[in-house]
Amino acid sequence: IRSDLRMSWAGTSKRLFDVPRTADANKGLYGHVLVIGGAWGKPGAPSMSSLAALRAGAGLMTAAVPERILPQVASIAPELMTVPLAEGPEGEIAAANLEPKRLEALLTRKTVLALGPGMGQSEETEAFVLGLLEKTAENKDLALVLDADALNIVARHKDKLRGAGRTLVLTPHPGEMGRLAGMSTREVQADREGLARRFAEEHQVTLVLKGWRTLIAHPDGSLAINTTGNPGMAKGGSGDILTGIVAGCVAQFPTQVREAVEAAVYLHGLAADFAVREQNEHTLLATDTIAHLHRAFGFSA
Ligand code: NPW
Ligand code: AMP
Ligand code: MG
Repeated sequence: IRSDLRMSWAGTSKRLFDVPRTADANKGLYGHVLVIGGAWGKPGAPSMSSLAALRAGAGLMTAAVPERILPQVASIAPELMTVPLAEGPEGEIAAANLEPKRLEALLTRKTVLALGPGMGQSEETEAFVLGLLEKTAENKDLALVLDADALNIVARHKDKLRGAGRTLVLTPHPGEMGRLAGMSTREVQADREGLARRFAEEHQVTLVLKGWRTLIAHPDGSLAINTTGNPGMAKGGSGDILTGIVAGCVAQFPTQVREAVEAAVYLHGLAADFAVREQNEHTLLATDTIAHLHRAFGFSA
């Protein structure tokens, strides 16, 4: 059971997006993504995730970031809604944001939570992430996408990784995967397929193990391999954008997580392949990929 994403796109995943939106569609049908991330010096990561989720087709998009970087994040797109978060001493997301009223306001009506881009791993933020995972553990209607520092934090508390009966998507690069699995990056790369499969089954998660030929391992242990993407993507921001595309796709197809995540990974690489033709592998920016997403959506394999 190992499939090529090109085939998935030619088959089930593209079909998700081939169905035109009905004439009477409204934004409420396409989910509400909440991105939580950022810290002083890292407004870019949550901004890129948010913009990518909007471009991937999410109905509504809210970014919750430390209050001092909020104006920068908000300026990425007027379509974006924002919530200021209380800050710790270094401008990171503080544990104070767990206060019940604040948290309820933050989570109400959200359908997908993408947690982690640019967040850092301070004690305050670790306490926030662990508390948030605890508080949302029973909310099976909220899909979770964990990336970057949320993965680094969870790597120290693997009991929090319980995907059974809910949607839990993890998007580690090989370094983050090593932290999650307690091994070196080199060991991860030596057995990507076996490791991804075992980890996804053990924790009942959808695991996106990034890098050249990204793998997607599903909770049933099945595996898909991606063939799109190029070395121009080996730059800061590429992964933050994938997180947004995954969240945006899951928001639109919450009951077809397998197809939504496979589509997201394929589209991300394909958009970068279109973008690199107008730039080159040196000059390509991660945000160029967002600007070419429409061409990837329109592509027939
Ligand atoms: P090495 O050195 O080979 O052992 P980190 P990060 C490995 C935010 N960002 N193949 C490699 O390890 C993120 O969202 C914000 C093999 C590498 O040195 C995070 O919150 C930006 N190895 C935070 O910064 C733009 C691979 O992992 C190490 C690999 C830190 O995230 C940038 C790096 O990983 C960034 O996205 C591969 N394909 N890929 C912004 N503009 O706001 C990675 N590795 O230490 O987890 O740091 O990924 O930069
Ligand atoms: P991150 O390290 O979190 O920024 O994620 C990097 C993103 O770029 C992932 O989606 C990787 O799969 C993708 N990427 C990086 N390098 C390559 C490459 N050489 N070929 C294809 N995709 C890549
Ligand atoms: Mg990353």
